[in-house]
Amino acid sequence: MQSEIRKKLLDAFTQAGEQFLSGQHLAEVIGCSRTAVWKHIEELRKEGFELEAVRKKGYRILKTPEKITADEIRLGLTTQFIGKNIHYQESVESTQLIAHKLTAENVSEGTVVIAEEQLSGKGRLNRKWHSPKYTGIWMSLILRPNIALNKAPQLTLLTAVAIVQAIEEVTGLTPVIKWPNDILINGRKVTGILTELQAEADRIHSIIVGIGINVNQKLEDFPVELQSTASSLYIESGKTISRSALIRSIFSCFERLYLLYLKQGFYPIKVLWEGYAVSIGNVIKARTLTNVIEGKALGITDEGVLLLEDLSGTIHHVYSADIEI
Ligand code: BT5
Repeated sequence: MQSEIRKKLLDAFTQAGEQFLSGQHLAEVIGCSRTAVWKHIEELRKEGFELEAVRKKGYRILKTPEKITADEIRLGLTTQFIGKNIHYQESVESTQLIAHKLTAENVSEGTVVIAEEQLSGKGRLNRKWHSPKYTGIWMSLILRPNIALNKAPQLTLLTAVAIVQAIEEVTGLTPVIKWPNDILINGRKVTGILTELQAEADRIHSIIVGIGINVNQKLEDFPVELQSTASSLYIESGKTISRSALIRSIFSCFERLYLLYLKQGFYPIKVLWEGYAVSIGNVIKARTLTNVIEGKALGITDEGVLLLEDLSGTIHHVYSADIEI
């Protein structure tokens, strides 16, 4: 919906308070047909507005969508540095792009970029990440660990553990991790993680961890092509989940694991990760950029690399791939 039309529509509803506004009146305010009004109303519903429609009376807003505000996240946040500095924006192309820019400005470690909507959310290999308004968590976390370049993928695995723990704590659901970056519930993807680096030679300048979580979407809010593979915490639990509470919990879980990692290395994270991993012990197919390997997933190395044993008994080290279970 054009932002001008959206503004006129919302202004009219705000002025009307609990009064109903007729379709005819709204059509005049916006300067469009009544059919177009109906379409705009449906779009507001998709954004999370609850609207009542009564014949011969018209429409009124019952509930506006829960917005994430930086203040609300800060309220009750107990971390030392993760999420202490929040860059919040209503609509962005991708929170990753903003985080990359902020990194150049030397913002503090733990700074987070959060948006209500992404117009070009990114997955791995330039795939698209569907990020509709007000219903999910779309954020990028800026880190500056003093680790070697080849250890960066460990941060993806650490982030997955933190998110699983936070989802368990806030919703009571029990998600699993599919190596390397998917979190699934009942076999459907509820979360994707995208880890990007800024590095020179062998030194990491910063790591930007992008986190996308489907929180309050209904099935029909997903594009048709995702409806059989994706899900949301609302669909899985039947409850509307507070995104701010979940973000706070992710920050706490992440910081605890990250400090442990910086002190003791990857091993304790690896043990936790294996407890949540779904693919280990199963025969899976790994599609890498160059080939497809089918075999039994033996586990991950201390570096976070997946070990696959094919039918001939050869063990493959898989650094990056899409997995089919
Ligand atoms: C990922 O890539 O799973 C990483 C997603 C990271 C998204 C976050 S949101 C905040 C930050 N800013 C960004 O711009 N990105 C990060 P990958 O494994 O390549 O999976 C991408 C595939 O997942 C797509 O090709 C679709 O098939 C599917 N997909 C797209 N949107 C989805 C969604 N909302 N829920 C579940 N599956 C989705």
